[in-house]
Amino acid sequence: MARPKIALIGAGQIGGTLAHLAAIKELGDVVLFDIAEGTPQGKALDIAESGPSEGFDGAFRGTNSYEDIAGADVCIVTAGVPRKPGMSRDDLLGINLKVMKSVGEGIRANAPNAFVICITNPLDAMVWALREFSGLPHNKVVGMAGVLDSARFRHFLSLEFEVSMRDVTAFVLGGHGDTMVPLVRYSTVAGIPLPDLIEMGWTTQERMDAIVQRTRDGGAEIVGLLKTGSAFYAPATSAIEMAESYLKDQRRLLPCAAYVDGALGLKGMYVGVPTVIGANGIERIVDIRLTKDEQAMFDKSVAAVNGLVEACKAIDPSLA
Ligand code: A3D
Repeated sequence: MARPKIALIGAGQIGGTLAHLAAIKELGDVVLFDIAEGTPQGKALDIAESGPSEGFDGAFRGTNSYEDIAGADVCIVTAGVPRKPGMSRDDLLGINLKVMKSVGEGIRANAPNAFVICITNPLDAMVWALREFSGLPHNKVVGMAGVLDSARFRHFLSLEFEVSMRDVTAFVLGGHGDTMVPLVRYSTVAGIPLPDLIEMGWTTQERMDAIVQRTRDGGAEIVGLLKTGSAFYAPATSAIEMAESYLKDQRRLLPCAAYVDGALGLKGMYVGVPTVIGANGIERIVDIRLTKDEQAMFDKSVAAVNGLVEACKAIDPSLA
């Protein structure tokens, strides 16, 4: 059987890391696409040359032509610009919306059967726009944010409890922005819910609130440290987790920005929810129950995402 074909649209910090991870995990042949001449070609060759030492097989190609993504099984989109210190993700909307238009058209023409994972910010609005521009089925276009936000939450919790990150499960829902909703009640250490751990004296409510806030600010913390761009190792790892679930039909239950029409009381919008990813893309959206307080936080996040979608429609009337 031929190896799966993975197209990475955008060969910047995240794109290059995605290519390296896909190579090491032998997920398939990789095509790196970018408008910058030489960058995708250079990164593809560099990664291919790590093969003899790492011991992987696969073809790696860099390109500036959309025709080379033809027939891709998975497309991961990072094309656009990242934020700099002092910028919010929403400040990227105007410039990245134009990028989504060209990427959506490139995917529509060359890889209409792909499972598409969008990473470009502001995430929930960009994945919505990318779906509109590409015309692909909603279950095949999804945004990466919840896996990363949950991974950050899990990391901070493992530091607090001094336990392995592997034994911490956590859920972050809603839009990928300042209003994201880390769900303490649905997060556990080896199955023990966080509220029980607070009662057991493992931590305090104040420390838990601080961890929740650090999770919300997780992206900005790294932007502040790096100064020249945003996080890329953990975002790439998170998207690869989603791609692997699709390619291997793992049916992982992962929080993703998916198209929700009915579940959680929502009508036809992209926002972070628990999903099952398998061979058909988004196989299922988990219609979890929220408390009044959680629902209020989620509603606020949904309103923020809707505001960004309206802003996209105002910029590009073809989306209205
Ligand atoms: P960067 O290293 O700048 O790479 C972006 C690449 O996109 C560059 O190589 C550009 O040349 C390329 N590009 C620009 N316009 C086009 C175009 N029209 N077609 C094809 N390629 C183009 O950024 P990065 O890799 O660090 O980040 C990429 C995106 O991911 C940004 O929008 C970030 O804000 C976003 N991001 C999202 C998350 C989430 O959790 C959702 C996390 C981190 C970064």
